[in-house]
Amino acid sequence: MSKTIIISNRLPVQLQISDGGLTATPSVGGLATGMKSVHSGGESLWIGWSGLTDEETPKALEADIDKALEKHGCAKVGLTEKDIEGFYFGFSNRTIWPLFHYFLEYSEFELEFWNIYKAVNQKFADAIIEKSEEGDTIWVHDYQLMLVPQMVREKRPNTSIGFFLHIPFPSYEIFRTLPWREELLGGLLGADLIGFHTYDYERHFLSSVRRLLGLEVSFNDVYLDHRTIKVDSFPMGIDYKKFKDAAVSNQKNTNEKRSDLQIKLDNHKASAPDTKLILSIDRLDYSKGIAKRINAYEYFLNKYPEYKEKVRLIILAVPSRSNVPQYQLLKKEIDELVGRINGELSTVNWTPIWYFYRSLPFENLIDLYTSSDIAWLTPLRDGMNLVAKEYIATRIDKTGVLILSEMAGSAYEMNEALLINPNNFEQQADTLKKAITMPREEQVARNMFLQNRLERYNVEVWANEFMNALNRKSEGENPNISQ
Ligand code: GDG
Repeated sequence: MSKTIIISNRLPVQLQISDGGLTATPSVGGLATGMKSVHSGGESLWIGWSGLTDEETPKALEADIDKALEKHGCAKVGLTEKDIEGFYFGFSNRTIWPLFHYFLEYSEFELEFWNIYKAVNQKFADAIIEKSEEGDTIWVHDYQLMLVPQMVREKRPNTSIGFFLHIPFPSYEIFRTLPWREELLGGLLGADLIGFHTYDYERHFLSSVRRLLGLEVSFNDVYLDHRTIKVDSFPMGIDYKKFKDAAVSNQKNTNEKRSDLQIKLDNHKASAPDTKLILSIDRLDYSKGIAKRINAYEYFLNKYPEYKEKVRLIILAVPSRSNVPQYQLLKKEIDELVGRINGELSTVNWTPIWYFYRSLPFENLIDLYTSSDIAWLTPLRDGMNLVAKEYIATRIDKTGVLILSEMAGSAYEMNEALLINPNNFEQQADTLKKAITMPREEQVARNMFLQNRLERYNVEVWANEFMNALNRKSEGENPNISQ
């Protein structure tokens, strides 16, 4: 029987080795949830890295690990420490990530990184070839694995292969600076269907294909060696019900069940009912515009001093890629900014910024979403930004204002949010004022539209639409995907 094979850098399972033995727990990220409908019932296999390098994997446990992963429908690709350094922290996150987010000056063009990236992509492709059969459908995810489609195609010319990019695809002018640009495009074009979050990323990709490879492109089809490759946009949704239900049960929580964070937030509200809570949640990443947001907040407090002691900015910055020097510098910059602003502006009754540098449990995330009057998300570039969607999904009484950067893919679907340019402090100060003073009826009217759209186009629909388009493509029909 033919099966679906999903490939991503990390498996949707967390392995833990302790004195008590081996545990494998499913992770609850957006991708894992979205793929649930695709990855079910023994007809699919998920291939990826387990999170443990070869050096960290005890030889004696090798078979147990494989068995534990198998139970979750997973198989691992073994990677060494050197692989992870060159492929993940190197080419993926010091070359591709900055370049595709328009941080050209951060992008490092190191031949050593590129060679390891190629070798590791080959390891993933070999694992797929070993574990798949002709007739299986293969779905490859994200920028760490852009060469995999062509590597698989070479050995399996008739296999149906899909690829989805979770980050932006940059404009041709940026992309063409990459020394290995033709090879990356060639890698992607091994797929039958290439998906992006937005129409703009799709157009950028097609423009690079036309101009760098000189291939014929008609509408959203690329013609290569008697094959047609379909390129389309599939904006990723969230597990709407999960966030909504979590917000409902959060509201029902009796006093004993409230988390410490929720108690603190409730006390804050009770002691200062006029104070608005403004929330931002991101991985600590330069693409998310956290430092600029803090500067814009200071600008707002200077422009509208009447809001001092009437607002509080909560920043949840989740540690990320801390081995990469740019991320260490950014952490230092944010620590200093928060320290300076809190030092300069705090009063005995008020701290302008609450800053958390950690990952919080899901329940606490819901505490923050449901308790905040405003979500303020200002990425300088973001493939989609799911936090914006999650905030709206948790607003069960439909109040709350979302201020969202135009540079996030999600802005294209969230027109009822207050859209801003993260580089424009004047506009953001005025937008914050507008959000603080927005009448309840207007909040409800805006969120009603947003919620309806998020509920309809949830993450399961996203995964199914991609798979259906891939299946239609391999059956030789015109996918004719409606957005
Ligand atoms: C990449 C692209 C694209 C955050 N803090 C905590 C926590 N989170 C969860 C959020 C959300 C996820 O992490 C972050 O997703 P984003 O989409 O906002 O951003 P990236 O991590 O950069 O994701 C992005 C995405 O891929 C999907 O294609 O949208 O553009 O960059 O789900 O809820 N979860 C928990 N604790 C935290 O402290 N439990």
